[in-house]
Amino acid sequence: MKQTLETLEKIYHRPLFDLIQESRRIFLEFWPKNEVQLCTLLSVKTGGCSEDCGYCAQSAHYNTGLQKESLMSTAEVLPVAERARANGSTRFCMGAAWKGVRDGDPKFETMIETVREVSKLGMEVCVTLGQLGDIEARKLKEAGLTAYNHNIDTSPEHYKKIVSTHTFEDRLNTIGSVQRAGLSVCCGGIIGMGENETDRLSMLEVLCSLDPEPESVPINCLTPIEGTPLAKTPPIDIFELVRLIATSRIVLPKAKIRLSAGRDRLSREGQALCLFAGANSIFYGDKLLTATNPGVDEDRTLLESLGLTPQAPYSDVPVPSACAS
Ligand code: SAM
Ligand code: DTB
Ligand code: SF4
Repeated sequence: MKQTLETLEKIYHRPLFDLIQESRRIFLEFWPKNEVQLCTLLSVKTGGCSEDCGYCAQSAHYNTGLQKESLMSTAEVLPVAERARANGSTRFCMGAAWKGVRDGDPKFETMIETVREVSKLGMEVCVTLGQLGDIEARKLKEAGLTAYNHNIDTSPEHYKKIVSTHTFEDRLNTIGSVQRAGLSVCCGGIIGMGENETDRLSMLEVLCSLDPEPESVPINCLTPIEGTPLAKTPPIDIFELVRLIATSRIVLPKAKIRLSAGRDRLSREGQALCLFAGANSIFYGDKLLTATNPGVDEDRTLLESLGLTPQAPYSDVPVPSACAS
């Protein structure tokens, strides 16, 4: 539901325990207690991206030392997806470092084929391939895609300071195509890119205004990458992250809120607080796209010690409407 910046500010600034108490209440009303969805990421095309996103290891504009890799074939991706499923992931997300995809491009045909095959494994399938239009979104949906990840990343105002090769409006246009195709939208952002509190809440205001609302909202903490303009940005305070997660849970009660990049710099206690406040998914596996993530053993131990269980495949958790048959 649409929210004004003023309402979001009021929620966000409550005393922390009052805020968490309310987000926890809403969380328990909408979601099975103690379940966390595990989602595995795979970078299927790495580095050499034409865009200049100031946080990204994969931009060709910065010297980040990343080894470029060309698009993986369907046959290369499948065993990785099978392993992810065997390890307990119920969602598999493939990312490509390029500006966008066009129908007719052989790379797009490869992605369609990969989505078709991975979708047969019984996990939710998500891709993040940059800009696309109505035709591409429809073809991905027909191939069996569940969701498309395309983050707005920050407020419209702050976005201009982070990226110059495309606009905030371009991001919204792609999200529009994804919605029209009936795919579920995964859209969130990054905190810790030098934005202020108003920017974070204004990002949330935009997320709440999407119609339909995003089914999935990743909240990433900036992973500073050597060589990028944001390499030296200081880490955010854990309570700011908890406040944003709790506020997001209150205003987007049905969304999967994903505690995303940057977990390896959070303490176990910090992560526990985020999961208590309403986050109900983590990226699972030693690697995100290019950056490190806590190891799978460490994550298993964390979930076990908190008495949380990975969301079971085919459990009662409401399947995103776009992939319900
Ligand atoms: N090229 C596609 C795009 O821009 O949408 C997909 C890949 S991009 C790596 C996916 C998302 O990962 C970004 O929108 C951003 O939210 C997140 N991300 C990328 N680098 C990050 C970093 N260093 N720290 C935190 N999040 C990051
Ligand atoms: C999202 O919001 N976070 C994930 C997923 N969507 C694709 C990606 C995080 C990338 C972190 C930096 C890296 O691995 O290069
Ligand atoms: Fe390219 Fe996406 Fe990285 Fe931007 S975030 S540089 S579009 S891979």
